[in-house]
Amino acid sequence: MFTFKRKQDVSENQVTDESVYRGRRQLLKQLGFVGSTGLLAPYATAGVLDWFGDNQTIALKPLSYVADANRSEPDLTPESKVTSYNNFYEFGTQKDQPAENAKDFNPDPWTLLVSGMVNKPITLGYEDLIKRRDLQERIYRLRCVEAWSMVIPWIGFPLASLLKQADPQGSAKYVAFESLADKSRMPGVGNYFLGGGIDYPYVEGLRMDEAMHPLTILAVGLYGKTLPGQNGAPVRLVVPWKYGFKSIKSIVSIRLTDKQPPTTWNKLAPQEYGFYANVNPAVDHPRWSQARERRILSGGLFNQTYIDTQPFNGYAEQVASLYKGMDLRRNY
Ligand SMILES: Nc1nc2c(c(=O)[nH]1)N[C@H]1C(S)=C(S)[C@@H](COP(=O)(O)O)O[C@H]1N2
Ligand SMILES: [Mo]
Repeated sequence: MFTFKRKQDVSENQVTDESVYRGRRQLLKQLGFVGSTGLLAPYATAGVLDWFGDNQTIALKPLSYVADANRSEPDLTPESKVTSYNNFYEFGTQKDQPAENAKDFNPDPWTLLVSGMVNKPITLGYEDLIKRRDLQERIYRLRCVEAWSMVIPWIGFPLASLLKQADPQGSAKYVAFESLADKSRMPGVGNYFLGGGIDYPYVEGLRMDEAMHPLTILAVGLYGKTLPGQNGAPVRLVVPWKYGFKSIKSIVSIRLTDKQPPTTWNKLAPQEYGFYANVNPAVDHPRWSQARERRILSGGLFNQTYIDTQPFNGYAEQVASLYKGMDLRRNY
């Protein structure tokens, strides 16, 4: 979020239809040329090729889930873009780096601990997460604070169902989340520059009522399969009315607490990123407007459109009441 260097941006005359790229990559693969970026110089950078994210080496598993009956957006962002244009600084700060650097990231085995102000702490393993019987599809808009957005078919379950199982104590007011921070598997964690200067682990937090809201889910998959590493395997938060950075990836700890927990981007730049981070077109980021967003669309590689950003990312009807009486300009 510090820089706007975008490897993917190539000039118009380099734009080729997605299917042509796919075909070309397939052909080159068969010929054994992929990996030799020199050969592909006319089509530019690894960034463009990695857009397609077809270099996954960890097999994704199909999930059983109940399909979303309430989708409000007709246009899903294609899977190839959802899985290759990412923010996951543990794997590098450039949009194409997570797909490349997480391709060998194996999330199995995994341990997720639910602890703190609860009467029944819970430890979940990998199978406990992906074999849950209550998995649902949720088609949500994802609005990054950098002013781009996607529409993503997540598979997951309400965070509330897990928290209730842990039996929260009355004193619990907030939920603190923590990502895995494993230098040996996440190159950005051990490298200040690749990792964007973040002090890992990446941490996030929600107020208890936000965490219990039915729109708030823990996602274990997208497009019907388990999450690829770059999207936060094996389990990540999705809070659709907040800027994307609240939706913390690859979670190892969920802790209930009575104090507002520190959050990674707020610690790094408190004037720019608040604790609440509700999508709000009326409150600009100090360095750019939040009034509009670049929606990444299906179709060709560079198919996108600029649209108005909606208050609470279009979920105001469901969530605005959580913030009644609060000054949203101060609590950005
Ligand atoms: N642990 C961790 N979680 C993270 C991030 C990160 O760098 N590290 N980036 C956030 C940001 S800025 C966004 S926009 C979303 C992007 O999710 P996606 O790549 O699955 O679309 O993940 C969020 N979760
Ligand atoms: Mo973001």
